[in-house]
Amino acid sequence: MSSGRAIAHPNIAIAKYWGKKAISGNIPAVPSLSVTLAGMTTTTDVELDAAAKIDTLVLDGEDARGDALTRAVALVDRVRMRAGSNVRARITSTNDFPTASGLASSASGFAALALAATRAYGLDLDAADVASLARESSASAARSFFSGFAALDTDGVAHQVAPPDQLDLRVLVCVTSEGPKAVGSTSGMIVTAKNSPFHATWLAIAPRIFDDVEAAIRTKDFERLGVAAEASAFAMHGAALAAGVSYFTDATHAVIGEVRALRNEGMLVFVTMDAGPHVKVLVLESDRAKCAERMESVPGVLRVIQTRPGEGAKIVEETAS
Ligand code: 2P0
Repeated sequence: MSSGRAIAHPNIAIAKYWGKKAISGNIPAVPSLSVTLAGMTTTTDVELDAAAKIDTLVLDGEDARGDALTRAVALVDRVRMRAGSNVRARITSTNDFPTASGLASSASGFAALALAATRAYGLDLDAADVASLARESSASAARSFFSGFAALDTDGVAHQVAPPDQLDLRVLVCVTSEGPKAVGSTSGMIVTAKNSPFHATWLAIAPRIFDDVEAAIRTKDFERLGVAAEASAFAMHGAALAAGVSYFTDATHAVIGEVRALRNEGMLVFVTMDAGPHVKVLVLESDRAKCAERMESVPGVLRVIQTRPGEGAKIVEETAS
């Protein structure tokens, strides 16, 4: 039977997506801009099985049930509908980094699944089209289809902004927990929109921060990019915190403090945080080694994954029946 194997990398938003314009179709309320990361990879196989009655998902070596299975099947259902098929699939997916802990495993996971599934079901769609299928499962996944720097607009359409070598940017992922995050992104966004007194402010300023980040990338201005990245992350987390949604731990604060100490010593270095306790440190290649050493010594940091701008999702193997 047909099969497809795809790989995808997570992406880290420099200008954050937080909030939905429409639940139906999963359309973001604000534009976002991210960097796709080399160094962390999801590999997903989709094999069609004409004899099977149900879809199955093995995630990091274990049979998945509940929410993980339901969300994967929903994406495969959309692919099946496009392909006019009702054949079931065996899905196998592996991350080489902690799953569901705010390390953007949903972005790389749904990007790899959408791509592997479209190929297994014989669809030959362009990247923007597959990205839209993935976006309905997880909006940030749409950005992982593009190499380097990618944007997602408020119509739900993703595109590349600049290639990986546009800036000498390095992202040091300071892992502070191996477990799943406390509050999922989708519910965190919904609670923020409902209860945060700062939600309207976030919606008003996010597009301006996006423009700033995009201009910084186009003009290769790392300091402008870092300042805007911190503005986006703290505004997003501030709005969430005002609704009682907190992703920070003591280790998160400790890393932020160490980055500020390095900045006071003259290094150009900045932080960003997603819906989890980890901190992603933005630094230039020339300062990477010194910065990584300092981050590794911060109490609560389990390890530091050193990454650089990487490639978009791609098919690595396919067979047709
Ligand atoms: C982002 N995050 O731009 C933001 C910043 C987390 C913090 O996109 O609800 O898993 O499935 O569309 O894509 C994580 O949210 O959310 C995310 P859904 P998703 O990267």
